[in-house]
Amino acid sequence: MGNDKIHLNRQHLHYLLKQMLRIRRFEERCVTLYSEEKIRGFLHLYNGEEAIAVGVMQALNQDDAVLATYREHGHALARGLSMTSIMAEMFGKQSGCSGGRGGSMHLFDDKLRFFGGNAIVAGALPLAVGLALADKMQQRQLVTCCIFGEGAVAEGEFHESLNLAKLWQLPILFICENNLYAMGTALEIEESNQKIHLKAASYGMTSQVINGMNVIDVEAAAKLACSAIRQGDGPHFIECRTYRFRGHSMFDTQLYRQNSEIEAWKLKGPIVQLTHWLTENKQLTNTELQAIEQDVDAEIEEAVQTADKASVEPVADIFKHLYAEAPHE
Ligand SMILES: Cc1ncc(C[n+]2csc(CCOP(=O)(O)OP(=O)(O)O)c2C)c(N)n1
Repeated sequence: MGNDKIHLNRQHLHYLLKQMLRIRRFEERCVTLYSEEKIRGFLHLYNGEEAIAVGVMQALNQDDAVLATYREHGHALARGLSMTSIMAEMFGKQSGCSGGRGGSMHLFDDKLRFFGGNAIVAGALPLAVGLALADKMQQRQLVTCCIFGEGAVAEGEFHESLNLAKLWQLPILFICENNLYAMGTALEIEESNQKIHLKAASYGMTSQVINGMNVIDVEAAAKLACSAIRQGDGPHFIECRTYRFRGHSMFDTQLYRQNSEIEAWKLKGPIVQLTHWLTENKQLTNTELQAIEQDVDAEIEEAVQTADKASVEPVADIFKHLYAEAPHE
């Protein structure tokens, strides 16, 4: 993680592929677990968007901060939260990364500076401004990475946050995952100007649009942006064009889009693209791919078994963690 240069060697490319596969297969397993009622409540899956989480995390250091949306299993996995603690959280178990109290939408790990998924659209943006402002005031050379969907652009918080971030030259990497739909609302019936990156540019920050289906493009863009941010260039904005292969959540009948559109995007998916490129260029054998897949499947199986056996919080603890403990005198 976290240096400026991108090394396109075989080992790194296999690593990127494996991270994307961990996310994809984790999500697919969640579908089954949801139908078995092991996972309950809302469930928003990240299928199709894996290249963004994986690419962006390559640019961050351990002590940088990350904030994400309610579609954040992929970000949490790529950031380094253990699959076991994520799965236990999905099951509502005490050993989950948020003690079983947050569930799918509120994965959190303060040691990894993963400041959570967030159920509120655009809710992470002002939090990112606060974290980055604290870093700047205390002269810590850190980046705050804030990830959100294009639906957030319609919220006032988006504009207030971008304005203050630039005005105060805060070290924030804004990552917009533009998957073309905010729940069932298509971008073209929501935004007068559909070039999201231009909105950020209008606040004076460096802003660009990239192919969010290509993990290398994402990694390269994020590394360049982080390098500039660390040198004091203020906030940077990257709009990643992407697509979600599944519905908004498990309850979505998807009447707002055609199957043919979904199928066309699947052909451009980040995992098929990278796998195809690697095999065409003799950088990945079938045996190597199978070994990666087996590793991933074993990790998922272990996470499911552990989550299943874990305990729920005792009723006696129900009023714990409602407020922060007062500091000792
Ligand atoms: C402040 C607020 N308003 C409305 C909602 C209901 N809501 C949940 S998801 C969503 C759409 C978000 O779309 P987008 O930001 O594009 O993210 P995506 O789900 O496409 O990744 C809305 C309006 C909410 N959670 N929070």
